[in-house]
Amino acid sequence: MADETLSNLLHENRRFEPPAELAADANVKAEAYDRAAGDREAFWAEAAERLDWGKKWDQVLDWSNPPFAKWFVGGEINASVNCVDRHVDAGRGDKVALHWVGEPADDTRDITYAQLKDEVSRAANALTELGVKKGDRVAIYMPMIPETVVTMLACARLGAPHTVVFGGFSSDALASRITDCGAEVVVTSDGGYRRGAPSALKPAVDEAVQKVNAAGEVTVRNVLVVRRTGQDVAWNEGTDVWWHDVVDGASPDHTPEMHDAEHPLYVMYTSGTTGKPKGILHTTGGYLVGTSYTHWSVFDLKPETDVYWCTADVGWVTGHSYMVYGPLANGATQVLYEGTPDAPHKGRWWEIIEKYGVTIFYTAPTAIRTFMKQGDDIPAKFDLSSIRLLGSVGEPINPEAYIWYREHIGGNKAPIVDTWWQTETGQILISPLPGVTAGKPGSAMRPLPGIVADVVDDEAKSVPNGSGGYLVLKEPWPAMLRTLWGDDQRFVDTYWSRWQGLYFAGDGAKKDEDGDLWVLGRVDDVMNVSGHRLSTTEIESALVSHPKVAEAAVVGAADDMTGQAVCAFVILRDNAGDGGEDIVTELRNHVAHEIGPIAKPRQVMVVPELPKTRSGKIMRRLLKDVAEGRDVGDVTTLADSSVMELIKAREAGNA
Ligand code: 6R9
Repeated sequence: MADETLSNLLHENRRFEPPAELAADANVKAEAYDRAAGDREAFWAEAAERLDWGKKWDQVLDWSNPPFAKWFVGGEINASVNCVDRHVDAGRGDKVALHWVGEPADDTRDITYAQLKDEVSRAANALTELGVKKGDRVAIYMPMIPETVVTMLACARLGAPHTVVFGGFSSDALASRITDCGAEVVVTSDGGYRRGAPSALKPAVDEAVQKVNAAGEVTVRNVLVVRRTGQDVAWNEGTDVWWHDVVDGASPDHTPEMHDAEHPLYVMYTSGTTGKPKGILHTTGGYLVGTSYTHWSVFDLKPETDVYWCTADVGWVTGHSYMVYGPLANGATQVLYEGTPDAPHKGRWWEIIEKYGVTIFYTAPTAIRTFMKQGDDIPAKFDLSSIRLLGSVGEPINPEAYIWYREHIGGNKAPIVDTWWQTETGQILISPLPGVTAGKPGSAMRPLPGIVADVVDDEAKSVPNGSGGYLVLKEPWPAMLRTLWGDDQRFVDTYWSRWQGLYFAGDGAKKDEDGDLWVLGRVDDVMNVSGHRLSTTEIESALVSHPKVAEAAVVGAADDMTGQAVCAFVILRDNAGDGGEDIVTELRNHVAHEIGPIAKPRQVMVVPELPKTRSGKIMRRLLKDVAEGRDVGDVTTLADSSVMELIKAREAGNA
């Protein structure tokens, strides 16, 4: 697969060695790869020793009934205790856990580990009062406020699996998730701040609860409501309860129970393209081992001195693994920001980095490309010299975006960890190690110590260096999903049935001549143009390497002559104006020059925005509808559904 395109990105020959100082003091050194390969289970057992267990495990891994894994069998642990109590018990209670930054300027709160412990305990007591017991599911539909983290940890403390639903999702999406996992309690807020204005959340919950209760399969008993914006809310007596009425007065003492290592921790629904959402189930022990170890190793976290910031929304898996569970288990100090990057001004993120002295910064390529579009002068106004490490997640990072990120945010010194993983994998699996790996722009590099990944062909044969194929995992890992909530068969069919014994991630990838991995995007994003397989990622990267282009999305549209044809949607950089009258020809020729004539787009459309999910992934399916002249399908998972109107209007103008 994708063989014809292989040579293209491989001309990328920039390399960035780890800074000497970082390498010398790195948490994880090169020897870890061999040690883990020698005895993987011993390696993960050692990682598990970094946590506090109520009872140690009898067996590291039970893989006797694949693909249903059990990790740390017989062990007992409480995730909330590991994220808060143990730091307080170790005398670090005064350390800041969260520098919370609200969107309205000056609306900030610093929360120490001791305060977090009290708050989590109060919430656990209040939820217990509301009848939440171990095993019950709790739905969370909240903005980025401290109470969201508190609720998640309170649920974990009780052993009540949470399911966090993006605040941007519709009431229908919320209702289907509540029903699928049978949540009888929903935690929400009146609203949150978005671009300077309060934006309501509670009405969507009211609608969802009405729908769920009317259908009769599940009954939502209580809705716990945080007052965030103070806006008016409709009130359902008997169901709705104010957070400040039941949590604030609750006791800050709560004696936690230890849970079985395989006790469900949470369900996270992934927005599948069609049909019923998939409820990815993560359990407690292995998940906490996988996330805390990778947060410590990949970000080289020094909890005493680092200030860490992951910009993900908590409704995304990155918010779970690398904002809540991984960093808090590691005792990190981190920033939690409520708002958007451009409110009240386009330098807001950089201002926050300067103010808190952020040292480790983790964001998505889509955000980086937006900043490139706005211009270098914006970050240049702020002192970003505290930054020592940068991370990227969510999509392949285009080499030009990588270089921009390194130069303009990382001061040309901070290494970039391009981290590949999925909701399903729970933890980062493929990434550079910042003190070991010489990074290549655009490559996620190698599987981490303890992880066995490969690129295989249709017959599941490992492809040689220089070739492409399907990205698979060959051995289980601690934070892997255990099943799909209530649907073991779909779990087996979706991930494990293509080839015997291999987890198929759904991504295409290639190995370069050094054996380093380049993720090409979802296999369904691979196009077939006159029999040549082309990856959307590669053509997008070629477009982004043009000085006038900030962002690009490429789809394959049906074409009578060539089977599929390349259609590109591009956003120009702010300083490129309208690009000039020959912009389309210029960009088509640029792609032909960068990759080859076969990749030359049939069509290039200059657009003001691209349709994206809240996690920043471009919804190419919708662009394909436009390119193929169809009505645009379901837009409910878009961060901003008006974007499609803008694109269609532009297309009509172009025609
Ligand atoms: C964490 C997260 C998973 C899919 C994954 C892949 C893409 C994520 C990537 C990347 C290339 C990276 N992806 N990180 N592709 N390089 N560093 O994003 O989870 O929302 O489940 O998405 O995202 O296609 O399969 P999720």
